[in-house]
Amino acid sequence: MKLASFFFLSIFCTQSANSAEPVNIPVQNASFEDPGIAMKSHEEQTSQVGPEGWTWVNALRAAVDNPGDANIFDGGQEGQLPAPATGMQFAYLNVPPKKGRTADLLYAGKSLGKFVAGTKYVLTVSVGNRKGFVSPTYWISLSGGKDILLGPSASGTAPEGSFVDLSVTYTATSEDDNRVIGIQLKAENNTDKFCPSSFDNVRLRAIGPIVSPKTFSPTLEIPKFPQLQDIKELQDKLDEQQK
Ligand SMILES: [Ca+2]
Repeated sequence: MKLASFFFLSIFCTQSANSAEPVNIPVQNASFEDPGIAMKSHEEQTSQVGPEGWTWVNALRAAVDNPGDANIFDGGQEGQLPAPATGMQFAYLNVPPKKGRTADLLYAGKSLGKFVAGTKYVLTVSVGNRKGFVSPTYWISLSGGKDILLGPSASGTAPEGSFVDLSVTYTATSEDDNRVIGIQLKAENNTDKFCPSSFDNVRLRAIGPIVSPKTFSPTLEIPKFPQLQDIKELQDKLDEQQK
């Protein structure tokens, strides 16, 4: 290292600032309102490309559904789903009719950005249970790319005819730094019968620290200008360290 670069590094440093304010990370098609379809109809998926922006695996069928409020869920105004679901449509997967079988709805695109080590991520999803059925058990998790589950999963069921929120928190580690953020939503059949699962209103928030670019620190002491003898001794020390 040359002397000039030594002094440059002496007056610049990296600062980290803890941000307590959550930052919303937009999730593509988070309420499954795209494409909009007629009430009391559903838009079935014929491949593993699920509701726009999403993919699904292991399900018998995946679809976006616009049920109207009176058909399969209680509450909500005309044409609107009951809270905590939002809008008129939700995504569903039909889990194979055998106890223990699962189906997944995945988001692993690049629009969520990448993990930053030390940042806390909070994933919240509304999951539902149609009237006349037994709720599947749901798990929601963050993923760091295909098949890399990160941290814990939140799990639960929904009362018949309603939606509830599930929420899970994960703090990114140094190993996660720069991994693409993904989401995995899973439903498990609790019976040997037909089992629809319902997802809506996906939310993702990030809570600091936020790492700022290298900036000047006014509290850092700038060394006095060295004498020629001091410079020679310093250069010798630096050269010795690099051997
Ligand atoms: Ca919706």
